[in-house]
Order: sequence, then structure tokens, then C-alpha cells
Amino acid sequence: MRDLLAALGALRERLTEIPQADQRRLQDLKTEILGRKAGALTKILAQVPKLDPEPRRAVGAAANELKREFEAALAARERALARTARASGAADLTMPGRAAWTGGLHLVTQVTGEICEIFHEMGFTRAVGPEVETERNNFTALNFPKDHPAIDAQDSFYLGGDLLLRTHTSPVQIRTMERYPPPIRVVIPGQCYRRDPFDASHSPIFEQVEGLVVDEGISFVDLKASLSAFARKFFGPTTRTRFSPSFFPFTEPSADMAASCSVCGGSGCQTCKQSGWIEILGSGMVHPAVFEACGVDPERYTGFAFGMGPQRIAMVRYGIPDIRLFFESDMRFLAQFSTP
Ligand code: 2NM
Repeated sequence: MRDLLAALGALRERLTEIPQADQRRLQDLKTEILGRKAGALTKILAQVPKLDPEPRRAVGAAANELKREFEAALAARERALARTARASGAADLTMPGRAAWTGGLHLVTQVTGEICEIFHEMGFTRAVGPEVETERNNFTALNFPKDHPAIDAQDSFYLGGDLLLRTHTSPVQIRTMERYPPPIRVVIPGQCYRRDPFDASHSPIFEQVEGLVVDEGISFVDLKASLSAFARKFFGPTTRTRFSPSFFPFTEPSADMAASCSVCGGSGCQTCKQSGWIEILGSGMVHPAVFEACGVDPERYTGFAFGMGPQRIAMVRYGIPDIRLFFESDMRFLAQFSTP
């Protein structure tokens, strides 16, 4: 018992080291004295239970009292070191780190990726092409008549000569058909340009995802089944689809597809303007004149094509009121759709 009390007395002397200790020395002192296994005071405390009742009370009280004093002194020195580090402008190495912002995909990129992934599962490949195109690839080969208003300089961005910024991604379909023999199954995401004024639902720069299937024996049934399957994958398994007659120069017949509103299930709400239906895409059977322009034999092959706007689709899915939000890089808007 006498030995232990003497050891406690010697240990108490070391309290005076604490107010001078730097960060590293403080850590060492903590280990030397209070360390869980080999701490000097820890070792003394471990012997207390083995003593007779009388000395056990005396040594136990003294050891616990010294432990409290050490803990208080160490904590006080830690606070003092942190205070001087802050005051001197030096980094406080005891501060927890800030989580780094790792970035994320833009909502339009996410939705475009989702659309392409669904078609990929159905056996489509992804194709891309240049945004600067020829009048021939953008209009002529797609069976636009020479006097079609879209060809007008008022509606397209011409770059001089017969070059222009593509008004849809369809020229990539033309390039695909000229380069690869059927069977063809491709989806084409990409940016397009039209001379539209910026407003809540229009932008002179917009994204499109188009698709093309060419093979022997492709019929309108393949079109309806493939695009309906896409709608169910994208909006959910209970989604119904509705096709209505439409017109495009490059397809005949042509049809617009609507999906039952995924917000209200078809009963009518704000998103579908009480109609129960949301217009998703345009589509049709590829016009024989388009096949001829690309060197595909229209007697042997048939095909269907479609086009949709991922921005419009993102807007109806998430109730986004204005297409301009996609271009403003306002993190308060974009971060709502951030992916880890
Ligand atoms: C649409 C709607 C319908 C289309 C057609 C072609 C091609 F090159 F095969 F003729 N490409 N894209 C197409 C058809 C695009 O977008 C609303």
C-alpha cells in the first residue's frame, strides 16, 4: 500500500508537464498515464481490487482523485492548444474535415441515360453524330420537300454554304443506314438547334433521343409493341399507351404516342391538364424515299423510327414548370436531382 501511495505521489508531479505540452507531447502523456493497457495510473488502478478493504479504500480514493485531475488538466490543455491555433490562423488539426462536393449528373443527362438504357435492354445500340450537318443529311435525305418551311433560314441556324446546326438527330439515322447494312436497331441521343425564342417550354438548344429499327418484316405492330414496352419500363408497369395519327415527312404512316399520366394514373390532374394523357413521342414507319436516299432496298426492308425530348419528359415526370431551369446551372434547382 505504501508503495502504491508513493507511486501516486510521483505520478502527481507529472501534472506540471501538461500545461507546457504541445499537441504531440499531450497525446504521449495521455497514453503514458491513462493508456488503456500500459498507462501508469491505469496499472495502479488495476491493483486496487486486490488490496485488503482498508488500504483498498485509501488507494482507490487517491487514485481516482488523481485520474480526475489528469483528465481535467489534459482537457484544459487541449482546449488551450485549439484556441491558440485558431487565434494564430494555423489549421486546427483536430477539426473534422469538410465532406467534398463530388458533383453529379445533370437531370437531363440522367433521363437521357435512362431512356437509352431501356432501349439497350431491348437490343438497341447507341449512336452519335456531328452537330454541324449538311442540308442534305438534315432535310433532303429525310424526304423534306424543297419548299418545306423548316428548311428556311428563319427556322434553322445556317453556318454558311449548305452547313447548318442539326435541327434533329435524324441525320445520324441517315449516316447509320448509309454505313451499316440491316438489321439496324439504334438510339441516338444528342443536342439539336432550332431558331425558337427561349420561353417556358421552348429552347433554341434542346436534347432529343431518336430511334430507328430496320429489318425484313418490321411492321406497325413492332412499333406499337416496342414503344409501349418502353413507356411501361419508364413510367411503370400499369402505364397504358395511346397512338394518334400524325405527320412527318420521313415516316408514313406517322403516329404520336401518349402515355397514361403517371402522376394521377389517368383520372386527370395538373400535370396532364385534366386529360389523363401525356404526349411522349412522335413515330412512324420509315418512308420508302428515305430508304432510297440511303441505299436501303425498300422492297426488301421496312422499319420504324421515333423521336422524343428528354427535357419535356423530365418536366412532366418531376413537375418542372420551365425548360430554362435546365440551362441556368442554379445549384438550388439541380441539387434536388443530384445523384451520389
Ligand atoms: C421523329 C418522329 C418520327 C425519325 C425518322 C428517322 C429516319 F431517319 F429514319 F427517317 N429518324 N427519325 C423520326 C420519326 C423522328 O421525331 C419526333
